[in-house]
Amino acid sequence: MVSNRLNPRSFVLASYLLTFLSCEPGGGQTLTDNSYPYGNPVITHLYTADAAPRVMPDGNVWMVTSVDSELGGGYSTMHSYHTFSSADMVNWTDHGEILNLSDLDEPEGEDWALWAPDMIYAKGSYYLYFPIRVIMPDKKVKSWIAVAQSDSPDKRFKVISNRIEGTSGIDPAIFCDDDGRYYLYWGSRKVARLNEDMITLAENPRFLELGVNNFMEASWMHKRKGIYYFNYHTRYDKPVSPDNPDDINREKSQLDYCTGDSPYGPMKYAGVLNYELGVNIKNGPVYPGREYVPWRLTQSNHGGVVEFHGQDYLFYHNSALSSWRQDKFKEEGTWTQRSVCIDKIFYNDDGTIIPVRQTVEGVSEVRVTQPFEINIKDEAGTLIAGKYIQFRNIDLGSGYYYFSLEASGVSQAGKVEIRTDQPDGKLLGTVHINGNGLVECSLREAQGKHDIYLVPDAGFTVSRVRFFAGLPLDQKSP
Ligand code: FUB
Repeated sequence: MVSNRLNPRSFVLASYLLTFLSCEPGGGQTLTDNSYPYGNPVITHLYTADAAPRVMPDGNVWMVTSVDSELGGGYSTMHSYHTFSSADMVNWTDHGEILNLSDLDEPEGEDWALWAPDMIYAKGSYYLYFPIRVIMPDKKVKSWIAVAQSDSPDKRFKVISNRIEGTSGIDPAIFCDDDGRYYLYWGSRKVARLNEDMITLAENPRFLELGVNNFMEASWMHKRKGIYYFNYHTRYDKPVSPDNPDDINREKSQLDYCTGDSPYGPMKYAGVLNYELGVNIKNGPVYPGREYVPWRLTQSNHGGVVEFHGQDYLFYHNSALSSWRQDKFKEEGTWTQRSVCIDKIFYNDDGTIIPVRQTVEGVSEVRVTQPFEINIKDEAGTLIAGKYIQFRNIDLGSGYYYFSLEASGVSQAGKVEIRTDQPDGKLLGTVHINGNGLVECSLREAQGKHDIYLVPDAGFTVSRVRFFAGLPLDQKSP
């Protein structure tokens, strides 16, 4: 698109650099100073951005984040990823660096940075999808999506694909549908299904039709009650003015969302998920002489959505911590280091989202009191294509996130659907069976008391059929 507008990123970066060069170091606080008085952001010993939250098989919420350098340098000095986990959404453990630029083969003369990642669990392994943003010697900018793998989300990841063929662009996000298929979203609202190997595209990328023309970056797809929700960072112009932060002529830096009934769209524009950062926050430290918080004037917005025991949460980032550390705000439109925040998402009865109320308090602790796993069948039994097995009155409590079974006597690949209340009832997830052994799938909205139906499309012998990740492992009674 030809535009005479300022490129928002160049503007923000330029003003950041000016600010960085002209200001004295922070106003007395340090990152190890634990007196930061608010619940948001949730990580205060490191600058974190671009959080991608997922419930993992241990029952905890995990997030992988980009890291903003404490020394500044903006988007160019983002060189690593960290993972964090929490059993309750409030207390977070830093599992350290899982990948660094030094783990990659950066050619001489090129300037690489690591931007917004995603991390998922699939088929017994952890996959990190990440964009490499490169400034070439001729100053041209390129980017693409790479993949790293690990057997644990707290261990070093190893690069298994330097580039997913067919990708260029940033901000990869994975969506697993109830049929067990994985989709990659990235760049300028591209989408393609992933192959079984999780590192190649199964089809030519398509553009997700949004019904609106304000997409900039930061794709994220989630699904609730059969509706697909795609959220993204809007294209914006002009920095927020300290004198007129709500200028109606300015295209806003917010997260908007669209809804549809397929992972490929077409979607329809549905509204705002997250207003510009700091909007409506009245009880944080204010911008000197004004009524709003300093980070109201920063502009990078990036969202990730996760459901945890019946509540949806938005993970996003703001500059509350770096603003607080610097004691006073330096310039309007300044890009300061970002930090991950969490607030709740609420829906109207028709499925539309009420824009998130950003808070400095953050969310309250989640308490879960149910077993980590439910075994619904230990001994071997036969599933027959065209028939189903029913398990009566299974209590899935406030949520189970994974399902597994041991398959044997497999002569033909196939799948087993996990449904509730009727053989063609609500689909919670699908395991794909390609041979003998343990198979798993993730579940969506596996909550409450239900009759459970296993519906196969081929014949299998199955044992050790269970739901798990109902309670974080570290809260499990001995
Ligand atoms: O953090 C680097 C870039 O800024 C991300 O890739 C974008 O989504 C924005 O958050």
